[in-house]
Amino acid sequence: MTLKYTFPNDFWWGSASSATQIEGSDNGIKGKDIWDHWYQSEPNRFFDQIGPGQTSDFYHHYQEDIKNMKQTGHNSFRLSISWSRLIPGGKGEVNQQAVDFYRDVIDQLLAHEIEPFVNLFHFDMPYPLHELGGWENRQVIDAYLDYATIAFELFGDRVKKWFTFNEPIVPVEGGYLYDFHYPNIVDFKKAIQVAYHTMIAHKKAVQYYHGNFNGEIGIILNLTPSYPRSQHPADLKAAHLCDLLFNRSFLDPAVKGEYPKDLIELLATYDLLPQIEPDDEQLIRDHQIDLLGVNYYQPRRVKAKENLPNPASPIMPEWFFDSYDMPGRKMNPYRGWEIYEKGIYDIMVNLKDNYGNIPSFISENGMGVENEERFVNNGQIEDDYRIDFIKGHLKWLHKAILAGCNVKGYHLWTFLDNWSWMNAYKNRYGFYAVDINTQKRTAKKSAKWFAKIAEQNGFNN
Ligand code: BGP
Repeated sequence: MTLKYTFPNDFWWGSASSATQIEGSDNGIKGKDIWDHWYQSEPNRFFDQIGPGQTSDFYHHYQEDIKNMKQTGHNSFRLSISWSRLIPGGKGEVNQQAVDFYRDVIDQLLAHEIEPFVNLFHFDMPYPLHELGGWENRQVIDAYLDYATIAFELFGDRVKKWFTFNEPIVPVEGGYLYDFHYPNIVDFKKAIQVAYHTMIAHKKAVQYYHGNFNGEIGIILNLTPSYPRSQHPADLKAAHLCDLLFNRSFLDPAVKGEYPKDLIELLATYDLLPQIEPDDEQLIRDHQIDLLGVNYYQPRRVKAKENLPNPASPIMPEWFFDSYDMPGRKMNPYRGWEIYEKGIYDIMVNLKDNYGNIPSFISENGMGVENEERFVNNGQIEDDYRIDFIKGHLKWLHKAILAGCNVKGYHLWTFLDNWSWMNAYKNRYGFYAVDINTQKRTAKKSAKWFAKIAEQNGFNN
């Protein structure tokens, strides 16, 4: 019997993680990255004063966790390789203990027929490189390329799906615009330079990989549709500018090999263009990705500016649009983010119509829930809201596939309840609950449900 929502053969069912959020930076040998540094210097900036030293200890529990992934129907799983675990100084000597750790994680995944999807940079700049200016300094790109090359050489025989960056716009927003990531700078022009260098680093890694390996390489972007309040030209323009700044600034160069002309014009008008080097244009043009990861949580809703910005104030992206709280929008009652399942469809149709139908997959989607213990029944968290959330998004993803979109898979954020950058353990996302004092793992109801739909490759209702 065919299921109402049947997904293509070999659809990737799984989940995603990042090194800083699950490994525990106090475990094993690891150099300091910006998160360790920031926590040591300003613990008050962290929720409940919990830093990255105490996380879900995947470092010691990965064997158990990988077995549980298998039980949860995973045929694929994304992890990241911590740059400062692999190369504690950021550049130079490789840490053999890290090599053994990641190799064993990868081997265990493969032994369980779970394909490892490996991402390189997930917000975790090594602190010694930050002291050189981080992504503000073009020389850091060479250090990144060494790190990428070392990772490809070490694990490229087993790993066939690589990603250069996770959500590269987030360190730009957090670190250089809105003060929620280290180094807490607020400077639009620097933000653009940082974004630009990140793209050059990405391109160099893609170039190297394509020249030396034959798997696939891509990037993971949080594509956040920016919906206008109305069809009024001023609202449409606001949404267009927001889209240019926050989505197309990475999407276009990564997939099409060029920056949108409107974006260049906008930046030129406000004297915000980054410093570029003569060979950059060709580098950007010639090295496109094979695969795009799409992280989707909630859309952005925008409207035209109500008041013109004060020309004496420093320029910020908000000079060009205002946010808009759409009346009646559906909210996640346990965290406060909007839930708009159709966004996933709109993103995929946009990729089909305007980005050559690039092979893509949902690399993160998930529902954070505060105080999730309140839903425990008979020792298990009964997270029916998460099942509904996933199902709602999968239905729209299925519709996108029927419309001809080249969608290859769906990964939940995340497998284990993990540490979050801004919220520590406040919002739980996992298929598995983790007691952070005992490290005991307990499957939530959604884990069993997901195992079933992955096994059937779909569902009816
Ligand atoms: C994404 C990041 C993840 C993860 C997730 C959930 O932007 O790639 O690392 O943290 O968001 O967000 P949060 O942890 O803030 O709830």
